[in-house]
Amino acid sequence: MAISAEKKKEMLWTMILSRRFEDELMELCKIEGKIHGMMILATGQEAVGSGACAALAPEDVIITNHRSHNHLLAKGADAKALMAEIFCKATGCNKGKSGTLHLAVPEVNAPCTSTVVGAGPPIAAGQAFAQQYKREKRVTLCFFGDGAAAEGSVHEAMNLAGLWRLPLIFICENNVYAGAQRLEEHTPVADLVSRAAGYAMPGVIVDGNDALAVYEAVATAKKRALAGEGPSFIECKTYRLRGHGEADPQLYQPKDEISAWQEKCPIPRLRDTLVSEGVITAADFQAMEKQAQSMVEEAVRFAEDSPYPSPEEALEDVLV
Ligand SMILES: Cc1ncc(C[n+]2csc(CCOP(=O)(O)OP(=O)(O)O)c2C)c(N)n1
Repeated sequence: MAISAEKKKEMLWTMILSRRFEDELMELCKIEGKIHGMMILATGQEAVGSGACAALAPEDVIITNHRSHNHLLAKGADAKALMAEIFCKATGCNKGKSGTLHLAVPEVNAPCTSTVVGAGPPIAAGQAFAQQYKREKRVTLCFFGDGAAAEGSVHEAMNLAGLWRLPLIFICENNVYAGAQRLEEHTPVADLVSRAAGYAMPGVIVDGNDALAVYEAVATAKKRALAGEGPSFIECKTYRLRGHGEADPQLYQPKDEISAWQEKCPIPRLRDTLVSEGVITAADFQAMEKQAQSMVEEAVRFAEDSPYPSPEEALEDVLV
């Protein structure tokens, strides 16, 4: 599949921005009182969200989970509004009510982050059903983890999607761990893609640290969905370089395993490919890093200078 230079640059850019954004959060959450709640990062997994979202159109919908920052930035979420929301400020994309774990960015068709493990796929099936029912020419893509893949709700969503041939792309982000459990401690199969056959959908395994491979798999799945041929399952093999959350000391992750995966970091990998193809120069890459740095600095300034929502707003925009 020929991928345009623009798309390749877009994937590299959203990976660089996500990494810089999350590296900043990694430092900010160490400062007491700065950021409320857990901090869950996708460091090392950026090729999944960036590759997948580059293959989608603005009108396509994504449903994401607790590890959502890269998915949302790759779908086009505004870094300032996202950062302000993570700070729980009134200028955040959810007016300070979601914080980092329940981010929703409807303007980019990312209407819901579900932190309930396995709750995203049924919501995505509902979105895809609506798209099919209204004969819309768009698809839904759902990100979920290897741990979520063991939840009954995910199987029910896959069953209905297969039965009704919904325009739905299931992306299982297999980062080896679910909390402190390795895949083999909670799941009897090594390749989660084997589940696809049970629900009459094609399944592929993709190197989840290769943004171009993720892009190709999603583009193929989207074409199939738009042709009315139904859902697809993509298992992206990747690795969680940080702990489950930032309070997790990662004692159960072997150090040599972490360093081996650091070597496979998706950002230098795509950078080197694009430089060798002549799509970018080393100087272009440095300029992208600099731009990401200043965007993140601006986002943090904006978040810090913004007010918290007032107590009177507590019941606005929520279901009670
Ligand atoms: C229904 C439910 N059970 C347990 C939890 C606690 N929990 C939050 S994230 C997580 C691990 C999920 O692992 P996985 O789906 O592989 O995603 P990853 O964290 O690796 O990205 C768990 C058990 C939860 N939020 N919801």
